[in-house]
Amino acid sequence: MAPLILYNHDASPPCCLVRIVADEIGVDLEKVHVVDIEKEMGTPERLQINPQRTIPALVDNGLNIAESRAIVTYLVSKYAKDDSLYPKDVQKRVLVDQRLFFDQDFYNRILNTMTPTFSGAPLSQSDVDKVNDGLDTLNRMLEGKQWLAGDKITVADYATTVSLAALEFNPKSGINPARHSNIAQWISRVEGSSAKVAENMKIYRKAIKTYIEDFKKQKSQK
Ligand SMILES: N[C@@H](CCC(=O)N[C@@H](CS)C(=O)NCC(=O)O)C(=O)O
Repeated sequence: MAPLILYNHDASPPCCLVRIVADEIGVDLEKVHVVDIEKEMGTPERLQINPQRTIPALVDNGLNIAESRAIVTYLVSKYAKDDSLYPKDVQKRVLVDQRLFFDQDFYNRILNTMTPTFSGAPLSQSDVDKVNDGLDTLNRMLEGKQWLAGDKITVADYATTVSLAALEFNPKSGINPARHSNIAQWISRVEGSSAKVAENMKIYRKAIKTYIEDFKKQKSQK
């Protein structure tokens, strides 16, 4: 079998999601480290792989897949030994899909509050409010629940945990997910669910920290 190729950066939240799920189900990925996304994913060859010009992008034996949430549901559907992370039963599956779509919107809200770190633009209160609104929603979703969708951990738990961790690198926003007790307990549950998840989260946090430090260093030298 040809190796599965992942166009990756360790500091990228959606790439982290793919790495977590691949590790959990025991799929080996051949990682291609992408430094300058616009340039390296913008070549004619790579645009064939992913016209969106983003990472993660996965190539599995000639099949090209973009969008982290599509990649992880594909990986579980095709390679996992059971369907617990992404159930085959449509009534269970739709609960996971629902949370994954929620998470995509939530992640974009989080990203909007991160952008000023790189652009130097002022942080908008309305963007902060939208993240806090998302946190209120997430806290309600978790009321009385161990996991986000159903009675077992699923790809939706990993996706949203990874999205939330990005907030740690933006302390100026004052957004603190741990203020919500359901969320705080659930994050510990997800991150403590396996050694591989914990290790991937560690790699991701270290890479984001380095990425932001390098960015600030380069900016101050200009
Ligand atoms: N919704 C996409 C987001 C992918 C994405 O925006 N990735 C970033 C890196 S974290 C990227 O490639 N940015 C480059 C660009 O947008 O030009 C996913 O979940 O895969």
